[in-house]
Amino acid sequence: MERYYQPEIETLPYEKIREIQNEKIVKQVKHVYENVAYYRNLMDEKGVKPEDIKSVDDIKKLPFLTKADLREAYPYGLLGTDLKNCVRIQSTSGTTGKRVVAFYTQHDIDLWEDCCARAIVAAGGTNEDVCQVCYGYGLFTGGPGLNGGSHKVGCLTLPMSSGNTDRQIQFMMDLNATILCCTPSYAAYIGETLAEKGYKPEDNKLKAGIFGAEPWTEEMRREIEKSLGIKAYDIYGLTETSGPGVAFECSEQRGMHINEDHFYAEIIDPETGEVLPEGEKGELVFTSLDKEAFPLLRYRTRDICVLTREKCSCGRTHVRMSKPMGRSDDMMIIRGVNVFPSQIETVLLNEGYTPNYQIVVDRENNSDTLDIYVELSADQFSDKMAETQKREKVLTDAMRAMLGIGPKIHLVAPKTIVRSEGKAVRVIDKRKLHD
Ligand code: DLL
Repeated sequence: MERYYQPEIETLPYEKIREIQNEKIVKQVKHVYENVAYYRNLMDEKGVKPEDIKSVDDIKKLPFLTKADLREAYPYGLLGTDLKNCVRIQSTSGTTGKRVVAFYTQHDIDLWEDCCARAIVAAGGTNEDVCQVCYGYGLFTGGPGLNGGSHKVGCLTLPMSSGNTDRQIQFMMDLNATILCCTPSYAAYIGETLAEKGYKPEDNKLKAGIFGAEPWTEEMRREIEKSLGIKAYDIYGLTETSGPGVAFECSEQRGMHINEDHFYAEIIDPETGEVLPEGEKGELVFTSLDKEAFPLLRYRTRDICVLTREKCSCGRTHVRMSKPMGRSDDMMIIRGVNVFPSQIETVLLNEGYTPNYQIVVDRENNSDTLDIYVELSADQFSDKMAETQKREKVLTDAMRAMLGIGPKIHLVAPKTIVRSEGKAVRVIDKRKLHD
């Protein structure tokens, strides 16, 4: 039987959710206008006053916020309350440019942890579970978010943080962990290491995994489920909106329910900013509905996905988002063709390769090059040249069929591609270095 952390909210009829959203948005916009000068200026420039926002239907009148705004306003420019009311800061990894810092009051932490608790219960978590959290702890939101959610559910929480895979496995086996929380790439690595140590999938007590923070394909899901003997659930979120738990998967595993009582989602055309109807693919935009310290109105996530209100068999009524197909800025344009890393991962796993790969894009003689380094498993590895060449040809053809362009495939020996303990770095775009 499906269980919920907050059934009274998670299964509320759509009209009722809408009522809650309408009530909250009026207050949230007023809160922002009165306390965040940066956004007040944007609203004034657009000629929008808080009184113009009477329901979520009016959200489209509001200006967008982008990552560039967050950088410009760094560190305190978007703060919605006195610093003395804040109890926590979290931050993005800052791989591209200046870090984004997000602030939280105790109220904000509480609702964030509720969102994570909903995700854990949806994955079957109860107070009888042992929840091993191996997302990074510290400034990254993964560890603290799932840790807080796990406490709320009453699970016995193992605050492992990421890395030290031998110790992860020792704790997992000795303390009978039943739920694993980490990035999908780290889950794959843990699965691989367990096998190397001679454990079979049925030797561990894990039943579920809650994996997110990076794009992963359905093929990757099946691979992880097989290697760990679990059901793997997706979880989505971003630092700017609080962290993991903005949306999460239920037993149906067909899209992630967005916690709509806290976040209002829109899909827009990334080029024109126009709001698209349900079912169309575009950029996901979030408006927080009840945040105090770091409220964001119409924040452009750059994640590309689709929303659906189709009925879900789990009984939850909140809108579902598809797996993000990568960020709009993850998309590589190679010889004029749009290529997403997820397409490459799909082909590799379908063709029976491991999820250990690296994509290198470069430019030679004014033409883009695409090299894909694919690690062979011990069974696949062969020192016969002809066999390797045959494999490379088959894989190149499969890639060309999916991508529309032919990459250069390099099959490399087992254990030569570096494993990830957090977010995997799949793409190295050397063209940017030359620009
Ligand atoms: O990655 C928060 C998080 C932690 C989510 C743990 C899930 C689990 P950031 O570091 O700010 O926050 O990165 C946010 O990661 O805009 C997406 O592009 C990507 N992302 C997050 N979850 C998923 C997912 C955390 N389930 C950015 N699938 C987002 C695909 C995801 N991409």
